[in-house]
Amino acid sequence: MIDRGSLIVFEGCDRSGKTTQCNKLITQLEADGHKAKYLKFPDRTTKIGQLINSYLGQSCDLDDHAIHLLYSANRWEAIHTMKSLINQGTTLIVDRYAYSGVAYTAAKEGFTLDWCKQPDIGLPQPDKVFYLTLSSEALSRRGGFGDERYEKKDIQDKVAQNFQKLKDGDWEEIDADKSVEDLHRELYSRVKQVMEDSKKKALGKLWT
Ligand code: NYM
Ligand code: MG
Repeated sequence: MIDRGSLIVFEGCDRSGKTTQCNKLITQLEADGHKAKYLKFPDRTTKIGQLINSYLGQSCDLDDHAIHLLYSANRWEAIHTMKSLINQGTTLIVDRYAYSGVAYTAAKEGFTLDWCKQPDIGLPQPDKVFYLTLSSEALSRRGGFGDERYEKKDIQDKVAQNFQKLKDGDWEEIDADKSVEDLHRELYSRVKQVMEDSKKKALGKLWT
C-alpha cells in the first residue's frame, strides 16, 4: 500500500500571506520529488464558485445563510477529488477551509459558531492547520485591502477572534510578520514533519 498524502490547511485573515506561501510550498515539494497539489476555497471555477465570486464582488446579493451554505457546498463538491488524491499519495495544500467558513459568517450579526459549523461536519479532517497571524499594525503596513466584501478592519478583527475560538490541538499559530523567504523556510520544515507524521494515520472527519 502506498502512504497517503496529507491534508494541510492554511487559515488566516485576508492579506496574511497564505496564497503566496501555499504556492511556494507546492513548488518546493514538487522540486523535492513529492506529489503535492494546491487547492483553494472558495474554488471560484465551479458553478457554485462563480456564484460566490459574484457575491464577493458585490455584483449580487444573497441571504447570509444562503451564502454560508454555498461556501460549504463548494467544499463538499470537492471531497471526492480530495480523498482520491490523498489516497493516491498526493499532499494537499489547502488555502482556506471550513474554519474560514465559520469565522467569516459568525462575524456577522446573529450567527453562532455552532450553527455555522453544522454544514461542514464530516468533511475530511486536516492533519494540520497552520494559522498565519499578523498584528493589525503589521497588516496595515502591507497596504490597503481590496474592494471585496469582508475586506474591512472591523470585520477582520471579528474574524480573527473567531479563529482563536476555533483553534484546537491540530492548529499551529505562526507569526507571519517576517520575510516571505523566512516564513517559507519555517513552514516548509513544519509541513515535511506533518507529512511524515500523518502518512500511517487514517484521515479523520471534521468536528465529529
Ligand atoms: N470566505 C472564504 C468565507 O466567507 N467563507 C468561506 O467558507 C471561505 C472559504 O471569502 N474574504 C471568505 C474569506 C475571503 C473571501 O477568499 C475570499 P480569498 O481567500 O480572499 O479568495
Ligand atoms: Mg481575499
